[in-house]
Amino acid sequence: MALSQTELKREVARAAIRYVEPGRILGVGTGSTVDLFIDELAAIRDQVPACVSSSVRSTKRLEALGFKVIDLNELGDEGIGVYIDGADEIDPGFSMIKGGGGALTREKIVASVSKTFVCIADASKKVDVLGRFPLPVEVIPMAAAAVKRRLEALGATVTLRDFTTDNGCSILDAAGLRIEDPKALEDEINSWPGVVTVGLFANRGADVLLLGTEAGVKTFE
Ligand code: ABF
Repeated sequence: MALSQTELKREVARAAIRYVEPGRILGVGTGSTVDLFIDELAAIRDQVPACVSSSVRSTKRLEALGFKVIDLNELGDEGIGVYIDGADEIDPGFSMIKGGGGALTREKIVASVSKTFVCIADASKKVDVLGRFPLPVEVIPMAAAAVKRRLEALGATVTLRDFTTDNGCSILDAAGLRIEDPKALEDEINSWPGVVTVGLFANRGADVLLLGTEAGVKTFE
């Protein structure tokens, strides 16, 4: 019988445990796959001195299981060794669309100070070209209409999400883009006034992909 998407997520969540470096600060992302990863992590809690989390949601889940969660500003020069997070889409070059869960800004910050980004995803997230999943763009609320027009000029159909981020900002979801050059598009959207974060993780993509498939967990490095 075919495994459900949740079962595939649980398999990759389990597989990610071997990337946890004992004694080092761990970066923990956000999302339903990460929720399952946090549950698995509880079994090795004594090996994780502290975590840096990319959302209030993950922080609460970690703390409920007895993990210490520290603010990124408390972290020394050593940064984070491994950051484990999900994605909404990932392409063959390990560029990702992230932010479906709304935590893209904190995810990008934590990823930027992490040595190794391990992406955990079920097979449905792997695509040849990014863009089937609407691209989230976090914006300062007063810039929402202006940024929406610029995204529409690129050919996207844009909706304002009924949601406020952990940073008090808004999210635009840009559907219908076919993203052939993710680094260039990330740079371009980043340069627009009022954009806080674009949910393209291309300039700093994943280093490792653990993909949950019907044939088991596949590792791409
Ligand atoms: C976060 O959670 C994201 O950036 C992405 O939006 C989502 C992944 O989805 P899932 O709930 O399927 O793990 O990592």
